[in-house]
Amino acid sequence: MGPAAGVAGVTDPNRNTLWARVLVDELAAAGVDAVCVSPGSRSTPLTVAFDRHDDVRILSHLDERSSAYFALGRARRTGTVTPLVCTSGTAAANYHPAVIEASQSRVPMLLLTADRPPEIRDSGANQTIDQEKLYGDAVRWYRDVAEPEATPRKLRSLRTTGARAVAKATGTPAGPVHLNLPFRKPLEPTPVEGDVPPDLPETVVAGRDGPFVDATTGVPELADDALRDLAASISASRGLLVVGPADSPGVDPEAVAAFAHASGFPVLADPLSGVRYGGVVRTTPVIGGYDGYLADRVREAWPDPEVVLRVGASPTSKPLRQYLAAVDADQYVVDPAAGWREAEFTATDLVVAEPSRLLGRLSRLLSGPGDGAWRQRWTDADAAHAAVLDESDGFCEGRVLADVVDLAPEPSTLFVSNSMPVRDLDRFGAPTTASLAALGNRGASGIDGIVSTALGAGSAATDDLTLVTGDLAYYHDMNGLAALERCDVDATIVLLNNDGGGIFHMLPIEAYDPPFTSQFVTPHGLAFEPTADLYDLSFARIDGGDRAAFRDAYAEATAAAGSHVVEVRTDAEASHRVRDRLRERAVDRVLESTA
Ligand SMILES: Cc1ncc(C[n+]2csc(CCOP(=O)(O)OP(=O)(O)O)c2C)c(N)n1
Ligand SMILES: [Mg+2]
Repeated sequence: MGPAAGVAGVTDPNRNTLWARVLVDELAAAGVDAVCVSPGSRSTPLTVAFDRHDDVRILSHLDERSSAYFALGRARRTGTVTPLVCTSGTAAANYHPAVIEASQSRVPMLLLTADRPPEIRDSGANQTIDQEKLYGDAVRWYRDVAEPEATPRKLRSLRTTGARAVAKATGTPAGPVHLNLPFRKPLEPTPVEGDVPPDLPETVVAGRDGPFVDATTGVPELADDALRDLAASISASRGLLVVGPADSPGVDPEAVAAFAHASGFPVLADPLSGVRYGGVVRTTPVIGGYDGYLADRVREAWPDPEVVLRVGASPTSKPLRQYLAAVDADQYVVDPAAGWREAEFTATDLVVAEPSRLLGRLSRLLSGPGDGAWRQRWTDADAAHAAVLDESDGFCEGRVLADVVDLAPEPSTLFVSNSMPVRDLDRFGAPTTASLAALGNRGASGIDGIVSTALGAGSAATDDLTLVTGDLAYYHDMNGLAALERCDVDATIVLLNNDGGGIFHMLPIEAYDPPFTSQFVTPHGLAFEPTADLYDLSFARIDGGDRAAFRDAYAEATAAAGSHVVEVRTDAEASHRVRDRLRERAVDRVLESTA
């Protein structure tokens, strides 16, 4: 059907159609170019409006939980928001896990949940639940949107709400926004006599030229004198810049490089920081092996840093977090939202400023490149760690991550699941100049929604996509695989199958068996090959010990069209023994080489 009421005499058939069209029109004007929609009746006006909008791509998902993670993945990759549409009832509750992840990792999200009219809530009416503030404090903003009505003021309010929702979701900190939208029948675009007056003002019906409300968002910055004070306080011969997992879309690598040069601080880069991989590594001392060698013995042998500047979320690496908690240093947590992501509570200062701007401005004020020997110590330690990994041919799951970093086509998005794959990327995925966008769900570290988040990230970019996932994480979100076909995404999925949760071998509960194996590792014995038939994937199974075979299979998969699973069968316990042995050797070697 045609475009808009108020435009060349075309009218919307009823108030719901008008209402939803106006909201979608405003979201598109605010930059929304895709939406994730799941089927249901109450959301009909929204679904029809999105479907009819020429500039918004509809990504159809059968499962709302997967849908929300998919939208999260898109926003994580791009920094822009992909709204979600679902019907009333438990459909909306299925968004909740992804809402939590988006909140905790500061990823834009916009939830449009359709609802029953207010008078039938709490009345036993079908598919009606309490959707008000359904996601609690996990959202940046909640509105129970007014019931549709074709009046100028209400329509202005709706357009304003749409613009504010996008601004809030992408603001500082970015995160989820929930608009709950009640509709009463008819939900379809059936004509209702007199429902939409013919004389509504053009600006509310068709919108202005561009957004109805143009939202311009600034970023928190320090005043000049506070910046000068900070530059003076952090001028030290031994400093560190710690870059944790990125707030979407991440810190600017050029600002990191400029700061590193001006300060002389080595950059300890989390694998999810956005600076572990890429051109910045060519020009900047990016350190990435620390998870494999930081230990009490090393800390005691080395001088402490005097100053630590921390940006992004808390680092993935436990050895690094423990090191930072134990050193005697002035530690500055930089957080644009005045948050606090340092759970040892040893940091001394909170700097409320946008990190890229701050690092760039500080780099123009800092005078000296500090202590060259300090920088060299970290570079040597990383080299010693790399040499230990190279010399040993013991297999562990981490080798697979190293091979993927080595062989992934450029550019690639590399998504890693919780919990061992991201830890292994941290320890074994050394910094390289390769163009890799490494992503993971570390806000709440769930093993749900991994497949969907990865495919969402892949759908939002034109580069290749590799997902490295554990078997339980794969199982948890097998439904998410439907997006390969439905949303036209290609992926290479490396499935590290150690038949259960290998991570649990790292915990003291291992000594208590039962219930360790049955209730923690939870071996399932599932054969995942049938997922290949179900979702039209190629499937190869490799024995983890055969590294050459994995490298060949992975290279072949990424070179071929379509989607692929390369399953690597591994032994979690044996992998942990090799990891431990390599770490012991690396600590020894680092102590020798930095004595
Ligand atoms: C939704 C959810 N449930 C449970 C957990 C606890 N948990 C963390 S890691 C893990 C096991 C993951 O197993 P797998 O994906 O096979 O990876 P592996 O540990 O074997 O590398 C579990 C159950 C979680 N993080 N999220
Ligand atoms: Mg496993």
